[in-house]
Amino acid sequence: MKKVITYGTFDLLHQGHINLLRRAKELGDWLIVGVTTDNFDLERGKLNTSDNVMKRIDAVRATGLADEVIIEEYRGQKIDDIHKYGVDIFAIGSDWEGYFDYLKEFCEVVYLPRTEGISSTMLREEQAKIRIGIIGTGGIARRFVPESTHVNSIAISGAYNPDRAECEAFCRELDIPLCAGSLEELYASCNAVYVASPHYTHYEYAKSALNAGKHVLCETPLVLEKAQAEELFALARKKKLVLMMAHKTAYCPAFGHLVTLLQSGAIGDIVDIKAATTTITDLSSEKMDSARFGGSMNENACFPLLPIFHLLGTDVRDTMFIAQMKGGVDIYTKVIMLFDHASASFEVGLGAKTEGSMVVSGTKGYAYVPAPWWKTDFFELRYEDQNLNKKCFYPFAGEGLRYEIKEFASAALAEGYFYTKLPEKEIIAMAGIQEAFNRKHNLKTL
Ligand code: C2G
Repeated sequence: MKKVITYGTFDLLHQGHINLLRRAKELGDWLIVGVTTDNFDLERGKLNTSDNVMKRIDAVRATGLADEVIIEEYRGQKIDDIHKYGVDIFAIGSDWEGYFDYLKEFCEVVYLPRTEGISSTMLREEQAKIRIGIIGTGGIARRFVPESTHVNSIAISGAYNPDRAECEAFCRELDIPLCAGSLEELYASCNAVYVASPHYTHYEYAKSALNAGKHVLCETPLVLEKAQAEELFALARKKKLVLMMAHKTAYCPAFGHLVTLLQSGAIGDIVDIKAATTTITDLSSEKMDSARFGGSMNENACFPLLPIFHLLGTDVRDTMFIAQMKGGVDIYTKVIMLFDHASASFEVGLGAKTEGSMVVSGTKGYAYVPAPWWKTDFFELRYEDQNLNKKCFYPFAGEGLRYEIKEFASAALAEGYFYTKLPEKEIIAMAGIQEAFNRKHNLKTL
């Protein structure tokens, strides 16, 4: 019996896929189809897939052309499969011409003609889209636009900045169709808004966008007062809109895996968390402007607070701040937090630097995430018996913003139940800690 194997994502299964499967089947007597897992696609940089692996497998099965369906989950698996299943022919579309010649050592390799005029990309283009209007045209928005091109259900509709000249330069540079002269003009072009303006303006812009019926993705910190955060979430709920805080760490693959591993007891009960996020910044920058809520706590605290609230909950018994001040803002702050059964401490700095790693300590071992832990692709679980230590690697593509953008798009498209990895409760608690600092609660200054 001649065995043929082929692989693919088979997203939004179409005639091109069916032709390919038929041609592959005609090459032999038994066709094995390998369907990529969502994680493997994520790893090989395919973030655009619309259907999940179960749906894609069902679609391949429904063609009736596959005698056997397997899943493809790692690079190099094709060689293993050829041996494991006794494969005679490896077949793949001609868009891969030459790429799989290394398999000729193990079986016959056939490149089949690709069907022109149809592709998953074309079908995805026709699907519903979230049209995002950007408010604020600074550094983070500049990184957001190219990252958004990796998410298929997103289109940037326009940008707004009260400084018209700056906005025009931004739109020209990034090829954005509309340089809006007013918020109303921006809102007319979009169904979602990305707030990337300085953080003292977040509350007003987010509120205005929600009132205009737009989903909102807002940069960190969402706001710096607990009551304002509660008000915005209540408004979003009332209007049935998505309100998310853009926080690249919360949505990146390595951090997500670390959290679920620790939540499932990989290091026992968590007793302490230590983390630091320091980024030396020009002292004359807006981030250091005391009149505009600048300073290290306002700028960076949402990073260390993320693992702390994720892993220890939001019921903080007490918090103490020790801040080094300069020109009315904290250039470096150390924070100690007390929970019922654990402690946490973190450092944030814009005018001083320290080691940017994170350690989560538990009753059976600890997790170590090297600097900069907030944009990591790697962490290690360490135990008394070093033989049990485990190193874990995950992708962190580009600037890492594409993960939060994808989650935002999925939530906005869900039109109903959606899950976000950074829940409302934690965002409100973050604003509460920043508010306590700004109100000088338990604050010692140097
Ligand atoms: N295909 C085709 N004609 C099209 C579109 C796709 O013949 N118009 C073929 C591709 O050449 C491939 C198969 O259909 O052989 C599946 O395509 P994708 O779903 O795009 O999967 P791909 O990313 O090509 O995965 O390990 C995975 C493989 O390397 C291929």
